[in-house]
Amino acid sequence: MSRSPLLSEYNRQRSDYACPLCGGHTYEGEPCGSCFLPFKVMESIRSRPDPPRFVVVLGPTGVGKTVYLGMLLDLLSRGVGGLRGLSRSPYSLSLHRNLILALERQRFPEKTPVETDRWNWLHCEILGPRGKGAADIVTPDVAGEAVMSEMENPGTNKTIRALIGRCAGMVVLVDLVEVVADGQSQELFAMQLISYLDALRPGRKKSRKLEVPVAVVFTKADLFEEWISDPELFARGNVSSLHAQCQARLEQCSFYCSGVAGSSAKLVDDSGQESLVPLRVEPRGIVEPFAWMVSKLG
Ligand SMILES: Nc1nc2c(ncn2[C@@H]2O[C@H](COP(=O)(O)OP(=O)(O)O)[C@@H](O)[C@H]2O)c(=O)[nH]1
Ligand SMILES: [Mg+2]
Repeated sequence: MSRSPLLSEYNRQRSDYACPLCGGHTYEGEPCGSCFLPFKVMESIRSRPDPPRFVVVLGPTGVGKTVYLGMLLDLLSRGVGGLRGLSRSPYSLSLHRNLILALERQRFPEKTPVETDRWNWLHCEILGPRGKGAADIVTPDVAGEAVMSEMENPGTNKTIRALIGRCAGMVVLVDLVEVVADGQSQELFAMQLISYLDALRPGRKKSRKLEVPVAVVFTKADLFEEWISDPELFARGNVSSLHAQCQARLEQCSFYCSGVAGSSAKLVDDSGQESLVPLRVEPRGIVEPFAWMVSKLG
């Protein structure tokens, strides 16, 4: 008796690979059925000799994730700040290119689409001191709305959940302008992220702290006249609950300030809509949190 055409089609498409993020079943040409990791990301991970480390860069919409990741790729590709990285996939390059093209026009990049399958992913080989491969890092440029909805209704965004559940490190971005203006919402969001990370890492004894390294980065620091020289002291004084949570629950935590613009201006369009434009590109504090994170990955 011949096999049903549907079954043979199923077997043909069935992939022998487990999803590198969640371990779920995958099919050729399709995103992971469990965590929706895009197929193109799986493909680039499979083309590499060693499994990558997932590092998540999270924060609410508008905090500066896309700008941070694009600039990080630019600096890594040039080996600025003592860390060199090679993009290992074309979509990594589009994240880099989008930022550079926008900055060349003295603009910030477009808002990240909410749909998971439209996110750009960074896949970068971080090179060791003598040009030897140290580690592959994979991270998506997520939409803040997706992070927010997963925090509010856990389990609704399976990609974010899988990333937080499996990540080797987390970079939490906090908007410095908003912290100085009103404080609370950015701090609460960061605290929610750390609580969620804690909740998704079962099996630890109650008394022990979470081992996953967490870097807290205050973004848009270039908009302030004076650069904050001691971000941890700033955190202690201005986001004291977040600072206390980090001390109490994280074994490895470090605070940073970042900024990409040397000077910015407010532009008002014909409809009266205001936007901030970068007049000069002068990245600071971009590689440092990442270099710290990589050093903690072991
Ligand atoms: N001055 C300054 N503004 C920034 C910086 N990073 C982001 N921004 C502003 O924040 C907006 C949102 O940044 P974006 O990276 O798209 O945020 P995302 O939603 O977290 O990806 C940008 O359009 C800029 O107006 C920075 O380093 N310096
Ligand atoms: Mg974005």
